[in-house]
Amino acid sequence: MTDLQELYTAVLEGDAPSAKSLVQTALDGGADPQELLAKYMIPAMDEVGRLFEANEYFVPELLIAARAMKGALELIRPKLVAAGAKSAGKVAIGTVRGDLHDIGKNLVAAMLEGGGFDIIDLGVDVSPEKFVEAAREKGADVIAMSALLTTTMPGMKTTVDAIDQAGLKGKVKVMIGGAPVTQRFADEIGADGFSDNASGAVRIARQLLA
Ligand code: B12
Repeated sequence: MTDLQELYTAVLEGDAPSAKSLVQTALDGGADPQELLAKYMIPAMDEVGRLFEANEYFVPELLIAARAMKGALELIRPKLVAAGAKSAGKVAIGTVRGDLHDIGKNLVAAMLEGGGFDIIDLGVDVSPEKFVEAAREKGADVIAMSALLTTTMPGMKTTVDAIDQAGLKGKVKVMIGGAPVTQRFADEIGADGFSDNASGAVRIARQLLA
């Protein structure tokens, strides 16, 4: 039996090979992928953030922890993606302009996919124009934006405005999230939905398209 506390430590210390092999062993042993994420991997990234804030970790440590998290997430992702059900709608998701954080965005995308949504992943550093194009030309029902920096959050408002200007208000729903984002901010910029976690994102997307 794997000691899952080691998974927390592996992500925290950026030990990608151990993080991957611990996740693989746990999954092979029937562990719940959601639990691996919620109890060990996400708290480890939260601790990485705390250490960064306390000047105990610097950008290189952030990067290697993020790499360990991403590698382990690749093994978990297929497990989150349920087989086959009919599409619940099309979601175009991306991290806003100027922002390169994509771990949370990828997690939300995987959970939405698992929840039966078709996903158009626009990646990181996505301009308002690209979000609008996904709605207009690729038929997205929901635009989902992620921001991890207070300096990039205004890009969410710019995108909401661009969607309005393109005449798509009401036709496409907007959902936002990311560590600094709040319900209050969502209300202020006129977004239709907000969640502070990936499973909440699925619930909100369903509500928006109900
Ligand atoms: C990993 C990390 C990085 C990695 C990113 C790697 C990658 N590929 O993503 C690297 C090293 C590249 C990085 C760079 C930087 N980072 Co950084 N980073 C982090 C860190 C430690 C973890 C983020 C993370 O992945 N969390 C885990 C995921 C699972 O959580 P999450 O993203 O919040 O997502 C969840 C929810 O928010 C929600 N969610 C997310 N998106 C969405 C979208 C929708 C639609 C919905 C509904 C929900 C939702 O669901 C997710 C799952 O539960 C955070 C600290 C923290 N605790 O947040 C700092 C942090 C975000 N970074 C920070 C900073 C300052 C930077 C840099 C400016 C550092 C520098 N000096 O260069 C650069 C900026 C680069 C850029 N232009 O984007 C600050 C931001 C401060 C601020 N107030 O703006 C933080 C908070 C660290 C800190 N405490 O100071 N970073």
